[in-house]
Amino acid sequence: ATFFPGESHTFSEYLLVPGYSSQECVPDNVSLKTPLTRFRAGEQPAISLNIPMTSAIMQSVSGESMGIALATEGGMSFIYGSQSSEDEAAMVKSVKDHKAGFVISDSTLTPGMTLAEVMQLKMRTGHSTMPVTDDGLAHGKLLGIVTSRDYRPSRDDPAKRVEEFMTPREKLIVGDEHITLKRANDVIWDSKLNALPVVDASDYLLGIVFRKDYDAHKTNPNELLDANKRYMVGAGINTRDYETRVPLLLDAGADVLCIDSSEGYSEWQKRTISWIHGTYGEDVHVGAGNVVDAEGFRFLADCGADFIKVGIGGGSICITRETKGIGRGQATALIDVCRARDEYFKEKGVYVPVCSDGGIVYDYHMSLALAMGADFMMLGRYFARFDESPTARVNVNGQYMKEYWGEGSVRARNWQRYDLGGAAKLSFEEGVDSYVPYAGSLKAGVESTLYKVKSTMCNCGALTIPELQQKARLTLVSSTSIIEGGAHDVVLKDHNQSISYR
Ligand code: MZP
Repeated sequence: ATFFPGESHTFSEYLLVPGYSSQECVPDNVSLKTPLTRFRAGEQPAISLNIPMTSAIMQSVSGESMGIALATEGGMSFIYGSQSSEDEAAMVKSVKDHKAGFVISDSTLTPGMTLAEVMQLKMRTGHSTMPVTDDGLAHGKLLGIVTSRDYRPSRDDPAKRVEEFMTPREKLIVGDEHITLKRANDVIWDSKLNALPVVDASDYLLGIVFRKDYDAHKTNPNELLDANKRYMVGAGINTRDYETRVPLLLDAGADVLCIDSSEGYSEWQKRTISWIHGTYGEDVHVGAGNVVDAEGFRFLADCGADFIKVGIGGGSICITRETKGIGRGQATALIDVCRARDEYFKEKGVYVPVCSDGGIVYDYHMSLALAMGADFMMLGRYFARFDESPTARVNVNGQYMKEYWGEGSVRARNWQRYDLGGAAKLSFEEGVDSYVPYAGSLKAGVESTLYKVKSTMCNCGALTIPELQQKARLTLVSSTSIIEGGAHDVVLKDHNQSISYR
């Protein structure tokens, strides 16, 4: 037998030691853009994410609503594959067909009004609205206000926000940090149309604002909505029925595929990737996994995987380590694989993004995962808590919960995920059926999480994920220090506090 040196550790056993933060290190300046698919040195990845989050390939996590909500925030869902190919393809199609764009027409708004005038007069400026001005800056004249889909009138006191709007900024960001209005001169202003498209974090059109001299007869604004980019969505596949499943998923518009398996260092994955690339070429992207060491990474990278997922046994609903005795502490596995990814890049000039899959419990675990080298994360429990997960919200002993079950549970019966070429059935359970505390809307949850991640990055002096990976300084902590990290030696007034910040 080979014995790996040292113990394997998980996220909670690490902390980041702050580095120097310059005055530019503020959360608003942080970019979370990250590659999703492999690329050669000097080239750009075919697909990137604007936030490093993907939702798990699970029945209890990734359906249509999750796909749309997460893409709106700049991440990506992987629709679960433990359903018929037709049903999965229909879900993919419904995310791709979703249209949120609209054309503003509010006759009470007069171009030329100042924002303050408008605010006082009528418009409520909650977190989902965006005033658009003629110079692209907050002190310009108001052209109109774009509201996003979840806008609810009278949510905020508009008067409070007037001052904020009056401050000139490089970017006009109103409430929603992901809605970024590019400056008027930044190409986006089409002088022929005199119309200003406003896009969200996935470059998805939220609306179009017209200049006062816009001539509706010249161009049909709705045409701009067909030209609009569609939401990106991924789809889970298995190593059994890919020859029939993949064509349907691609027809439905899936942007990227991912082999969903508890253990990815296998000939089955090699065959699946070869078939996909052999049939469709390298332009059809497929992720693979899961692996937990450098050897597994190198095998899948050589097979042509577009990204590689890391993690065995660390998922919140996973009992693989208990039932089969396989796995590795998630942090150690990730560090090992990311080192292998960097060596592979140096040696072959090919960068294969790494996804840390499972075991993220606290928001700070995401900062740690990125600092340890992950390009993005895959999260199950985290997303299962939100309105947009496909499961029921139930009241358990007075507290709202969402149902969340593993793909290896009897409830999901995703035997293909654990298949080793034997009988086509789930022979024993590797996952549990559970509840997770309900956490409201995805948008609010993701915003709050990412604000924390950005703040941590600033503490490390990093404005991008690659910079964090280069500058991060990590330390293992003793079990006594872990106790010191939480509230200790005080009597908490609110007993719910211990779960409310998760
Ligand atoms: P978590 O975010 O809930 O901690 O973990 C989600 C991950 O657990 C999934 O992305 C998948 O890799 C893994 N998973 C899903 N089902 C099971 C199971 O039933 C499982 N054992 O381990």
